[in-house]
Amino acid sequence: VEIIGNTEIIDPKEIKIFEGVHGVIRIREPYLLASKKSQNKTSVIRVKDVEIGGNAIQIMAGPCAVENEKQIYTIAQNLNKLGIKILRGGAFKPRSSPYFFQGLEEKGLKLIRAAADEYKMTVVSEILDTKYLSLMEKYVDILQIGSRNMYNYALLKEVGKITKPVLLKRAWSATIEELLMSAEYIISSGNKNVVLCERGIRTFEQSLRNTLDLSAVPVIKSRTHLPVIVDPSHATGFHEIAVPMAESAIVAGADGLLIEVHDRPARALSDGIQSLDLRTFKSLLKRLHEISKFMGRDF
Ligand SMILES: [Mn+2]
Repeated sequence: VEIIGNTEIIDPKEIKIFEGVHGVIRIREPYLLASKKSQNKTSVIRVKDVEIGGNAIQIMAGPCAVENEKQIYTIAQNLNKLGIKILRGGAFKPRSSPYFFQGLEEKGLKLIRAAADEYKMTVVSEILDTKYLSLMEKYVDILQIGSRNMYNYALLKEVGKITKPVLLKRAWSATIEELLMSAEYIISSGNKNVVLCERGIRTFEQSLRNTLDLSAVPVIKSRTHLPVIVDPSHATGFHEIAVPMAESAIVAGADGLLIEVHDRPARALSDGIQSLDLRTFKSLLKRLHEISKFMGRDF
């Protein structure tokens, strides 16, 4: 028996349960709107003067967390000098321990917005909960869904109702199909502006914070038209390892990077050990410039 049409709405288990059914095979991917079949060319997500998914590699850089006015202004100023257009920084920090720094919340959003405006930059920051949606919309240009929230379907539906771009990070336990289904939640709710982010998955390997699944980049690209970026900072947990993985990500075909940079990593209130200092970041950018050229990408 072959069923054609809008089969996404059918749960295979509902057919499998019937007596005499040996198996149910889905021919088409369950993610219809995110699928390459709905659109072959990579979607270009536009926000202010920035394009993600075009020929140019986009680097989103900044501290793990907004800590104070001086810190975020210093970092924004230096990144702007290096040609970075997208400033990252968390105001709500979902840390593994409730005793760790939890972020400046609205004050942090105000600070990163002001620093970004000063240097004409675009802001990406994480939305933790549906209750913060209007607050985030007020201050942030790109809303980030963190690894912990990739399965938070209520939140995915809510960010699907707005028009601002959403940066959707892969959960550390998620398959590629699960990531694409989460993207489908956002797109089917009305927001087509989704950027996917590979940020490492949890494996048996213990040397690093996570295992960067770099092969996910070409796999995702073969299945979806959505732009894909890589976060080498959270994937590795160490700035020395984040550097070669950032370079490798561009070779793997990523459309950009989300990378943690701090003016004084040793004093960072969160993720200092994986944050690049400004000098290291500058030399990485030089190499990324060469690598991008080699890959036929603008930088
Ligand atoms: Mn971080």
